[in-house]
Amino acid sequence: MKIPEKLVAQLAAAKSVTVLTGAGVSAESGVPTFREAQTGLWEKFKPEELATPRAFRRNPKLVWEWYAWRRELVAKASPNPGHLALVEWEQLFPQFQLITQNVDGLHQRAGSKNVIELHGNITRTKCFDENRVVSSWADTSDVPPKCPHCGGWLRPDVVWFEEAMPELEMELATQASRTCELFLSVGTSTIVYPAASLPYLSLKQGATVVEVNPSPTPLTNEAHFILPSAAGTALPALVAVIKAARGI
Ligand code: BV8
Repeated sequence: MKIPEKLVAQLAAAKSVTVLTGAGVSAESGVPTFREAQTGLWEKFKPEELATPRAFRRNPKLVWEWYAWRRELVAKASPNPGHLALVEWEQLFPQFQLITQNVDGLHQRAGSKNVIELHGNITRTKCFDENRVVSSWADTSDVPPKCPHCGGWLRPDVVWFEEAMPELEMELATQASRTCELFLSVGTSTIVYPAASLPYLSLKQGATVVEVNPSPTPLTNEAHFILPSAAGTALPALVAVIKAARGI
């Protein structure tokens, strides 16, 4: 793929880089994105209708089973070349911050050390009432299972729509977007806020903003560079050109 010379030069010289990823970076691992139609059993539901506290209160069994299905998909998935390239990115820049909207934990499984998970992690479970993570519970026929401490429902440790964002993660992500020289937005439709506000914070402070996405998004017209390509192709290609430009 063709990478603009100016972008190569900026990447080769960059000291601080921030990357925001969305579901698109896991698409090549076989994890369906939010905008793709749900498959099979879940075809008739929209994620926005299941990933909310209201949906859980209304039908906890349905929502728990949707996450159980997604957890199985994620368990079977492996990190793809896009995830693996971002592990290398961590070594290429003195200051590097990876921020993800994904809940699949594939960045960590690929080897990324310092990942800000804005929307939680589907492999962690917490009590709906006490809001604290639970690592084990009685293996009964209850669906959802019950909290061993208070008997309330257990739920996935993710941020649902219309739930507040994790304060620390949001603060760190905002800081990394406000201070970087270069911001890369990879595989996200840039629709869900406040995560989608991060590239605009970078634009506002004068960073170079790059979008990696085979399809256009609301960010496309404002980004400085667009790589209309899959993450699994673009991210390894960027590693190669940075190393070549630096003679390593
Ligand atoms: C909040 C975890 C305030 C769960 C997710 C009313 C009340 C309160 C808030 C709101 C409201 N109305 C609207 C809001 C704001 C709302 C929002 O933004 N709604 C949207 C629908 C408009 N936001 C919230 O509710 C947030 N909280 O605002 O709090 C508050 C304050 C105090 C008290 C109460 C509330 C919380 C949002 C978090 C939602 N949780 N995930 C779960 O996973 O089940 S969001 C979920 O969708 C994902 O995590 C992701 O973040 C998000 C967007 O998905 P993307 O990652 O972008 O993926 P998508 O499928 O959309 O796109 C994939 C892209 O990849 C595409 O562009 C495609 O072209 C590209 N692609 C495909 N293949 C590839 C590729 N790219 C590269 N390579 C490829 N191979």
